[in-house]
Amino acid sequence: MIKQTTALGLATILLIGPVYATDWNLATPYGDASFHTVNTKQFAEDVRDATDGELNISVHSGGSLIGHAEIKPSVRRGTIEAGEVFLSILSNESPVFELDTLPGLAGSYDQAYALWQASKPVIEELFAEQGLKPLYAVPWPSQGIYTDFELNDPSQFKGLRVRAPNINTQRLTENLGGLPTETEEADIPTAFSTGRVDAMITSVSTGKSMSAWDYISNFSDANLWIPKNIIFVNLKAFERLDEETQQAVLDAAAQAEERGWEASKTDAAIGAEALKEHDITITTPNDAVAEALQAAGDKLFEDWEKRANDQAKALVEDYRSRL
Ligand code: PCA
Repeated sequence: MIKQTTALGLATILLIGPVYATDWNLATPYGDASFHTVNTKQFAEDVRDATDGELNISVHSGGSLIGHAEIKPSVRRGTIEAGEVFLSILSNESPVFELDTLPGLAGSYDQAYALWQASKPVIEELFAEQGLKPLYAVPWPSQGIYTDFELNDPSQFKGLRVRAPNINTQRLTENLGGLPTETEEADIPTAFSTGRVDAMITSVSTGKSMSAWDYISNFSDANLWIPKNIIFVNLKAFERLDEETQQAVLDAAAQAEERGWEASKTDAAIGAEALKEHDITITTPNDAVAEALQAAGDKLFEDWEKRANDQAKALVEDYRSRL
């Protein structure tokens, strides 16, 4: 009797395949209202479907599991298997991670995509050195300037406390005479309500998901740059998967990348509409502001060139040759 039961149990296991599914945790700093998070959750679902539930990725949004700055170190250590970060928060590691926050380099989605294609192999190499594997990258809509007054004179930047999501936004603010403060997206409402900042630089998407209309009245669509989020996995965790599951992850990642670039374009339109509906005035910089932005941007680029190694400079050349 005992033998029969065991044989039956074994037959069941053979018929239904491995009993144990693999669980991964993926942490992202961005909340459920962000199109990035919607896309990342869809990626997880696609992987679950393609693997019949054998790889189950739980997406922890809004920094609920791990804070932004700790996501990459946690994936490196293997505390969690996967993560999503704003690529340019890694700027202090390599000038290559700054490329999508350099003014004047890529001002349209097509250019941003060409820049991603040119920089991808190097970014993959840099991540691999840390035991990480990039899966896909998705852009935010272009970055502009939110103020509670009409921005029409560069002198208005003097002493303006500007919320910035990364190093180059801080540098640009400084070049304009402002006072930058690094603030996570989720902390934007508090930064304004406690009077810590007067203005912010971000996209229409973040303006919408953080209800910018509660604390500012104007958006200057300055098209500073088109920065990206990157989604990546611990290399060893990836290599532990069987080949078929690895392929399912890569296929779902390729789809997520394609879907994400489209979602970004759609969300740019939806975000601008939402701002207008809430009476935010959207303008483009007038000549005087545009000139000041150009000068501040040029300085940022020149300073980057001083920091950049040959690899980073070659990458810019490669990108420019693709245009
Ligand atoms: N939103 C994120 C990153 C760039 C963007 O558009 C933020 O502001 O933190």
